[in-house]
Amino acid sequence: MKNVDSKSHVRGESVYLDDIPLINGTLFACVYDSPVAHGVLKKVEIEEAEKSKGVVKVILAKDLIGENEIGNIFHDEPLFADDEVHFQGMPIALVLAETEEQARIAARKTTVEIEPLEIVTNPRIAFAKNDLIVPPKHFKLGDSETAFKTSKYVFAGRADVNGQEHLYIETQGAYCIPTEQNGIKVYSSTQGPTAVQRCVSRVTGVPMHLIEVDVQRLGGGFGGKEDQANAWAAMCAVGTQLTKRPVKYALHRMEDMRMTGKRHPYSADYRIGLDKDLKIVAYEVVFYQNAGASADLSPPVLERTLFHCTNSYFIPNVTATAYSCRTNLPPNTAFRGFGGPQGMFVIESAIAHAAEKLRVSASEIQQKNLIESGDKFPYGQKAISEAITSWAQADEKFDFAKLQEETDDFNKQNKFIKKGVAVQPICFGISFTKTPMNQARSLVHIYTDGSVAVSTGAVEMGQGVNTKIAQVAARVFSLPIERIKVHTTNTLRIANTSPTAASAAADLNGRATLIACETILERLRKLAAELLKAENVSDISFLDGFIFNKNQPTDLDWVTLVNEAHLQRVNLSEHAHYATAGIHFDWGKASGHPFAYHVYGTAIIGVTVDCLRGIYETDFVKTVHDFGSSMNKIVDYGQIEGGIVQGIGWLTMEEVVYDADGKLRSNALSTYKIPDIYSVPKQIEIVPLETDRENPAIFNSKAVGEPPLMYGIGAYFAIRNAVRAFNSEQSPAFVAPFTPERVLMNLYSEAAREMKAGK
Ligand code: MTE
Ligand code: LUZ
Ligand code: MOS
Repeated sequence: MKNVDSKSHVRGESVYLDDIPLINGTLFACVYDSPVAHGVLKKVEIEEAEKSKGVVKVILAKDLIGENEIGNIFHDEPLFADDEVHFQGMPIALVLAETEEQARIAARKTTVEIEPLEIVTNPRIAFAKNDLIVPPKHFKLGDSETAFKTSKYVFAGRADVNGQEHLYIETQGAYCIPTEQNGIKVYSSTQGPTAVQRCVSRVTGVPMHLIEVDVQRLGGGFGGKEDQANAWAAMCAVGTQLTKRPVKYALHRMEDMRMTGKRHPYSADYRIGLDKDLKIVAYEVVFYQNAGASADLSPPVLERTLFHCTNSYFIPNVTATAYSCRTNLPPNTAFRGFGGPQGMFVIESAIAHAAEKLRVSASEIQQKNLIESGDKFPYGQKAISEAITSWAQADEKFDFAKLQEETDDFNKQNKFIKKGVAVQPICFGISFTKTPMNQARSLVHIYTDGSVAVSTGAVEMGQGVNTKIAQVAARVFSLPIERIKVHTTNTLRIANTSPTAASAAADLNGRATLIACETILERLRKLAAELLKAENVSDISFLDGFIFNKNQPTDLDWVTLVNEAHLQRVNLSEHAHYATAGIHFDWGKASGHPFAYHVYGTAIIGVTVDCLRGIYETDFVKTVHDFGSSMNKIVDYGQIEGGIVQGIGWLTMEEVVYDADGKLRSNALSTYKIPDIYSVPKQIEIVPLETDRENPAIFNSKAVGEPPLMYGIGAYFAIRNAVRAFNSEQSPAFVAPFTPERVLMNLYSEAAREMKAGK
């Protein structure tokens, strides 16, 4: 089963925001954003911009009819700066002009007077000033303090992991069109149509039922459009409200990189205690999250860092604390993994630290501590674990010892080229950690020619969710996939949607679709039984467009039955609701059962480091991955390959750089390097975990969107092992990304000493 979009993608016929045919009279928007990261906004001078050719209007905070507020979880984020600016790139004014170019030229003619305030970019400094977005969050299992006292080995250290630019190929944008009664139709490149609808409603003061948000598909979101598509839609909507004209804004790449938040950088302190058998008996960790200037999604991201702070290990005594620290950077936001990967990097660093000191391989400690079914995660949920099975199957298929031996042999024979391997188990919880978000709806229509239209709350962003939803309908009705069309995500057809996020879109919307289709099918089954004079309704079945009675073919076909249903006034439409059962979480006790299930897997990653240049290549990533049983292997393998490459990029070559003034230095593709075709692993081998276990996913096919990104963490440790194979004196600090520059400095002791001394 291919992706339903493959053909139109290849032919260039797929419609993205910028492809929507323009309506006559459309205006183009461009933001003027703050050149200063923190200060009092004394004056905004827009006269020159207003006089600029083609300009129709320049909008400031004071012009808004509704609220100047776009914060979703907390109301702490103005759409346009009014009294203060909090980061470089914070929108101040919006220029509307007859052409895109005129809008951009005019925006540059805006000037501001800003009285500078102190700029903080480091989360530990923000913490020292007690500038937190929310009160700290804690997880506690057992009693780590006592456990440390009796631990045979205790190691403490620090780990720092940087942010990541989403770099969706389609930049952020929106297109608003005025409709009757002061309503607005909004086309948005968003993962969260309802979030956009709510936000537009708030800034315009127009109630939600007059605002229609429509999403065809995104050219990638990766979490960057879960919350941060709102601002651009809100701006265009305000423009439409004030001018009564359609308004469009498709951001340029550099505008997008400068004005939007990224994956959260974290700094962390850890302490790990082991017994004589290398069992981890105690773990303490403190996370400092760099939230940026306002809350955005930082609080739930912080929570997921805690949820995943022990990865796929069972540790009986855990104390974990997390601080969300306010800095003068663009508000950081959701990014594939949603804080989980950052938590996992720290425990893997702690294990690597212990392994190095104890002169054992990290994989020995990893393997001895894998979580078993029945063990509790630090948040109280009991594991149904595939950690040990995926490890054992990966070891059997790929032979870890042999791969290590080959690496050691190579390293003995080569002086300036060194190889390294690392094993990377993963464990990721599936469900929004905010329980109420785990619901979805699906609207299914069968037309009288027998074709089927499906609408859900899921947004297609390249991950193949529309293909999976079409498969659900095709399977229930036993029709070819061409008979099913999954339509745009539209707030008039499907209301109150959760964003397409948390890897849960196919599960939630797929199961709602399953319920809708089965409900209609039951009606058709009843009618068919009547028409065929069948003994029992349950004798009727559907296969390839024909109706069967007691498994015998009949003359009745799908189209005839559907037409007969219509004539007999049987409802051929259904709007179904699905909510994940059995999940709950109580932050008062920091305990519960937040996840429907977990996704596991074990990868082994091999790299080669050129020790003269510091550059490296990933030789292989081999994984046994827990799909449950995949309903679409092509789509799922694509998600795994993409996730692995994106994860390796985050931990190795992608370096987000803000200077002390809060200015983004890595503000274009010339200075921000993402993996290209030459830097992807030479070999990616994906083997499905063999398991008979049932799970609550749609058709037993577990969520796949985010978990594989975390295999990329192994690339960091494989490089670190290669560096140490070259120079065993070296103990590189746990700082990611491991860029070629950083690798080079760590290969040579003197350079490393100078780097540590800050020279
Ligand atoms: N794959 C592609 N091609 N493009 C994307 O933007 N986003 C990822 C993942 N895979 C993304 C992707 C993220 S962050 C999530 S949460 C899931 O897809 C969301 O989709 P799903 O719930 O259907 O898995
Ligand atoms: N978004 C969200 C997410 O709002 N809640 C989550 O738990 C989550 N998890 C992963 C990715 N996005
Ligand atoms: Mo993904 S970070 O849940 O959009």
